[in-house]
Amino acid sequence: MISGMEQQLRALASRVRAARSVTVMTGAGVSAASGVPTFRGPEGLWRTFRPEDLATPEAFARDPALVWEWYSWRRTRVASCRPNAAHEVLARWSQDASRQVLVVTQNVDDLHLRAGTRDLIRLHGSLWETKCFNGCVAGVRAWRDEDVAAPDRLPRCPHCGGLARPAVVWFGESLDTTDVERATRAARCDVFLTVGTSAIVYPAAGFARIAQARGAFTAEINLESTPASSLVDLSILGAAEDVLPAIDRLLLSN
Ligand code: BV8
Repeated sequence: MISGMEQQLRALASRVRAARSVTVMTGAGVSAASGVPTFRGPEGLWRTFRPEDLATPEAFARDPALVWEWYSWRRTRVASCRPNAAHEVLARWSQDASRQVLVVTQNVDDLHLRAGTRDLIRLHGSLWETKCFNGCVAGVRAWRDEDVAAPDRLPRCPHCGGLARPAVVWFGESLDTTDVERATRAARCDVFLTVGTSAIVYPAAGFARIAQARGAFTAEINLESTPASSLVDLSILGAAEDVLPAIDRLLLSN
């Protein structure tokens, strides 16, 4: 007698096997096994601040040193982390020419990139990039920056000398139109997976519904149910770093 979980894994593996195009939306839960704090998990709290209080242009204008200290803390934390089995399976799928697999992520930790994910769509930017806060013409294009900002020497825009900011998308800010267009195109697929996300933050949380409306088979992988659980065709309660390798083994087994 095969278990309910085994039945779900086989059902999803057969959908992926038959698919020409698969799109995977990921959130902080995919990096949890690497030691990266999630947003809404218990360790998501930094001091007494909620992420939404720090990840806004208003918070940066009010206290840039505090916001930079938070991003430096996260850079230091992520620098000591490595991609886990979930990142590795998705990277291999994205390199596999037999089927188009696109990864759309809300994560800014770049662990998908470090795992070798091809054509990654980063909806919310990168922890490891910086750009001009004043939005000066030259400073709009983000530059790579792995430094940990010192409170008394905050990063400056090399073009206008103004304050520089992390090149991430803050709450209340629009996403990059090119990224949204690529993600919207990717939502036209045979199978749409949403993995390790609480499906609360928009527009990222809206793509599963778009994919389903376009006929995709939709599935969720999460430790717990989310607002997407009632929407998707299949909701698998499990850890991404266990479930994705299990699906991959089934795909490789026959
Ligand atoms: C915008 C970068 C246009 C910064 C981030 C419609 C309805 C309601 C609100 C809105 C709406 N449209 C817009 C809004 C406002 C807002 C929003 O969505 N607010 C929410 C809070 C309600 N959206 C915006 O502001 C967006 N911009 O819409 O612009 C506009 C402009 C003005 C006015 C209107 C519209 C910009 C949103 C992007 C913000 N930036 N990150 C930074 O990182 O510092 S969002 C950030 O939080 C992450 O990137 C991610 O997107 C989100 C956190 O969510 P998750 O990644 O899912 O993480 P979380 O901790 O919540 O959950 C982890 C999950 O994993 C859990 O379910 C857990 O069970 C699971 N899990 C844990 N371990 C595992 C696991 N699962 C599997 N395996 C495991 N091992």
